[in-house]
Amino acid sequence: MVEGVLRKYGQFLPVSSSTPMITLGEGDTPLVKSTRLGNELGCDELYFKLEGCNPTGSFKDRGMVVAVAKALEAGSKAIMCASTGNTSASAAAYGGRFNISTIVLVPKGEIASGKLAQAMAYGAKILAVNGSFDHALSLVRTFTNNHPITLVNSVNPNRIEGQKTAGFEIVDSLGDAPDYVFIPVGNAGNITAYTKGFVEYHALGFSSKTPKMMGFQAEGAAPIVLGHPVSNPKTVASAIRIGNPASWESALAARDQSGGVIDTVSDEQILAAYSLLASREGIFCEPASAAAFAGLVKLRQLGLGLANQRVVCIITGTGLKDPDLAARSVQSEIIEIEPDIREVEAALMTPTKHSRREDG
Ligand code: AN7
Repeated sequence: MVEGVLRKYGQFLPVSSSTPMITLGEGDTPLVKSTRLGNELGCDELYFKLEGCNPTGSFKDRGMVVAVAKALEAGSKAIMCASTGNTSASAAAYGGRFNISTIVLVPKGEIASGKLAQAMAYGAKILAVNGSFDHALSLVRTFTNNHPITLVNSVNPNRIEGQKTAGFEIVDSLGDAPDYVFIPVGNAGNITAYTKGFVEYHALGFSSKTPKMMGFQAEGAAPIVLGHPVSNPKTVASAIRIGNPASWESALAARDQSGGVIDTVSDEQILAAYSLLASREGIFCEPASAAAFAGLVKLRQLGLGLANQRVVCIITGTGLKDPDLAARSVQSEIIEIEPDIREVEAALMTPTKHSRREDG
């Protein structure tokens, strides 16, 4: 039986005797060591934290379970969020399972089809906003201020509390904190949560240090790096297409207190990382998730020393959310044949130009 985040880490969470200890099996995700890419980068210890293995396919479930438990505890009638897709999928799943109405606002036409399908299947009320995520979040903040409905975006501190458990798990798995954590940054809740987790665990003596937090935004959606909001954020990584992050200040604090950076990666670098992770490590992730590894590649090329460093890349969501993107962006040859063994022979025995790509 899976414990879930509330039971496993309840002593570090805002759990009271009246908090329902709900779970959908979130947390306890694999931390897998790199087999190929780490060596190529000169990094002896590179790990991937596979948050796409959570029940709705992203890290959001860790925070959502706590936010929904607290909403239920408070007797709330409904939960509501704005989302680039994963938060809405997670809210809708927990809302459906624990019988609380779920309302999600998503930027119209801008979220991956798998995420929208999830929100629909789990039974959320979906409003498609003719605008960006930032517009949607602003509407949700106003609406939940005026109605007795619980806001479950990461501006809800219970979300951050739940998500910090991923940091705990990394320390529990490695026996200490790593030297570096590479992580994508959108609304900046996750980098805030990991930092909180690492700092708390360190204060309790579970680790000898805290990691440098290395956050990456997409070039066309990089408000924190630019130092001002971006009104029309653009990137192939729809999950982090966010121009005015809610947790901006705490992301800066995470960067500065940990001695890390928040930097950009281009869509080209994101898609290269996306394809490398899948073809060289067997990790099919979202483009937003690939931004973290793209950032590692970028900083390595700029001379970041990785020898004797323990590095963890957070793989925030599964690539299955956006299958169309893979088909569009990854060059892979599909050979069509008749159901005839001679055609199989012909297809496999004739050397093809790019049957094995070496450039990633
Ligand atoms: C796969 O679902 O903001 O910096 O509304 O889905 O904590 O926002 C998703 C963000 C990274 C960025 N990777 O995390 C939403 C949403 C994936 C994501 C991020 C998101 P934050």
